[in-house]
Amino acid sequence: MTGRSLHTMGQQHDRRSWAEPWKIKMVEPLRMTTREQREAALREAGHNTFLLRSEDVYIDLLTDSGTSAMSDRQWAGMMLGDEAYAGSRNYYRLEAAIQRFYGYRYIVPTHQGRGAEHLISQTLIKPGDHVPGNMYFTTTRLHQELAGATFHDVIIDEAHDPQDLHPFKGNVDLAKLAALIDEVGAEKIPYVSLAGTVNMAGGQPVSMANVRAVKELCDRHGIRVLLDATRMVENALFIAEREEGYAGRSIAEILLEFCSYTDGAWMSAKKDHLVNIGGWLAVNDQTVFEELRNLVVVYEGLHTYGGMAGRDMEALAIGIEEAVQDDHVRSRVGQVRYLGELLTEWDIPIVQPVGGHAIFLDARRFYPHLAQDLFPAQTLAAELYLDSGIRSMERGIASAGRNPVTGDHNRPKLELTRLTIPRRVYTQAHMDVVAESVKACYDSRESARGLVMRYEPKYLRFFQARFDPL
Ligand code: P61
Repeated sequence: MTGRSLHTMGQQHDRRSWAEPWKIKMVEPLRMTTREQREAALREAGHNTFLLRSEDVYIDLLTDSGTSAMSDRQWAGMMLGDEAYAGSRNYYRLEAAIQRFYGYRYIVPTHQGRGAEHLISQTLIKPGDHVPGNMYFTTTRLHQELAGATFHDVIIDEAHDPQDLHPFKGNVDLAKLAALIDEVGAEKIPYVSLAGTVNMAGGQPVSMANVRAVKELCDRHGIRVLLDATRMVENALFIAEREEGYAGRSIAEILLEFCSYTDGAWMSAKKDHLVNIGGWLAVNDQTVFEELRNLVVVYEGLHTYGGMAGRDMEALAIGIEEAVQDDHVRSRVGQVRYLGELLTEWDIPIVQPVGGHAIFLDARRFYPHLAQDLFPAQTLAAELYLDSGIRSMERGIASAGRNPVTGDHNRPKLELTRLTIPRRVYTQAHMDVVAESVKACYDSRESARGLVMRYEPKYLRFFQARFDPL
């Protein structure tokens, strides 16, 4: 005995520890690499973490998309796949789960979120239209633009400030929305594109009061409200914790009420729904549904599978039910917060308040000596990988792409590097390793020099762009 008293992590944070509501039944080994191996891999990948081979990654925080661990029930469900071309039993289980937990009437399955975004954009948008949304998302905006719309960011100003502590930084600014309606006319706005939580803002939630107000305003003008429900379960937890009148309400109740203020939704099921692939669209309007159901057979597959196998739909139907369990959501967001608490205590600049699915490092404050055109967030992702083999994702100027009219870089206020936590995959010890690696990069921040982009693809450039170090 050393005589030193050890503290659990919870005690160090002045609380009782929480733990995951599951235990591990199957494991996948991780491979640690040397710094020399990582230097070679990063060079080969053009300093873009999307181009690394996963076997060269130690802890993979690129995304929480399709990276969840499925439960034993979901794996058992995979054996119940009904792989009929038409009318698979698993499709009807999926339809029932979406109707029960999200409350929408008509369902269209898709292979993943962007398949759904494509269908809804092509169905509702006419060239020359305008789509307001609470901050852009890369694929969402691209599909809206490809359909002929101009996207308008109507999120509250606080969302663009990483240090602002507003509890609902995902909220729509109603004055901005009303001004746009006045300016372009309601008939030019096919829908409001509302995301809960807001990915690019740092996983920030929308309040119930805000969605209700957006719906009221839109109803007065005959404009639909459509929800990107990808991480809406996490949004529901923030409402339970922060909004008056919702303490003690279940995630499932809050989710259902929130969706009731919208006319439909699209979903990347690869996030909240704990599956490796899948997506869906849902609407209440029968005419819109019939158009979507017709278009899905052109691009995705028959309207009872939409690009998914029967077994995928079964795992998804089970995942929907698991996703709304209160203890699951609390531990999922709790793990993200744990990492955030460590970094906050060490004065490392991150987006505050900590959001639902990831920690976003504030690359502007991390590297104040790097101009935005030198890709500070991309640089930080590269440095983190070199330090420890941890993979993160740029969410700054590279992700924002170019203005379709002027061709110049979009220069977002937020220049962030995302450490995204997959659901049910990593332990608290992994989070400690991540925090220490971020700290090591922070301590050597002055030596970072930035990057130049030497290859830039036309669409969603950040996925495949290549960079050279300066
Ligand atoms: C992600 F770097 N997200 O966050 P799909 N809506 C929302 C998403 O977060 C989302 C989709 C729609 C990903 C994967 C990804 O710029 C990127 O199933 C709120 O991926 O097609 C996906 O759903 C699209 C990573 C997507 C990116 C685009 O990691």
